[in-house]
Amino acid sequence: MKRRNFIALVGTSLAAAPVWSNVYSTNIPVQKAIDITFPKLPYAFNALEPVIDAKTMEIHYTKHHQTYFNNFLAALKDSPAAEMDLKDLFAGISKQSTAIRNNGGGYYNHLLFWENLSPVKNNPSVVLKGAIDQSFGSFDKFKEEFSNAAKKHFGSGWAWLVAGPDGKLFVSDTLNQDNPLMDVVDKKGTPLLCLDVWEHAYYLQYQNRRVEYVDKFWDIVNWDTVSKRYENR
Ligand code: MN3
Repeated sequence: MKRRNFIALVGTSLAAAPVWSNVYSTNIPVQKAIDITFPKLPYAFNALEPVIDAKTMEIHYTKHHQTYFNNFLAALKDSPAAEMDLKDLFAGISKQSTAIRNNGGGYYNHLLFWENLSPVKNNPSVVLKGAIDQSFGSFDKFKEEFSNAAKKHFGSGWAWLVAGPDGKLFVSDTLNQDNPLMDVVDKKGTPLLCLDVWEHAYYLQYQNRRVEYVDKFWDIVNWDTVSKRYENR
């Protein structure tokens, strides 16, 4: 999509939408779990074509993501977890029910995912680029490692670029709807970039060709968001 079309789109149909991304793009969420809202997509269903087709986006957002949101709220009902902020909830997720873990992760991971995709090409900031070079040797080496994690992950899950507590970046993959903020994963840190490798994320368009989906993903990464997540972590 050309930049002016994107701006026209944002300027019309989405102008009235709340700015839902700020909390999530720049910080680990500190709002109470029970206060979460279902976010608007920051672009139209067809905005990411040809990399992700409109039908996949529509089903993924209105069915899958919405269901995680609904089920997360249902699981929080009558639970003390409802009063916890998401950051603490994820940090102690091993003490929570499977429903809270799966649906809380499903709610939050998709939120991060929509935000780190964009129809408008942009580039990593100088600061993020420097951190990637330092942590992986080069940008190409990072891309290769992330792509391999996404392609080789067995079953449903996610691939991640994460900032560790020491500031060093690393790549990981998680099962189901787990994420790097959760105490149940081996490699913990602040999520900067994620890729959904559940079949529902690509099967309509790519069928079994996950490799192709992963390779094309790089054309729609929103590096502005990823850079902000790194710089404001
Ligand atoms: Mn998904």
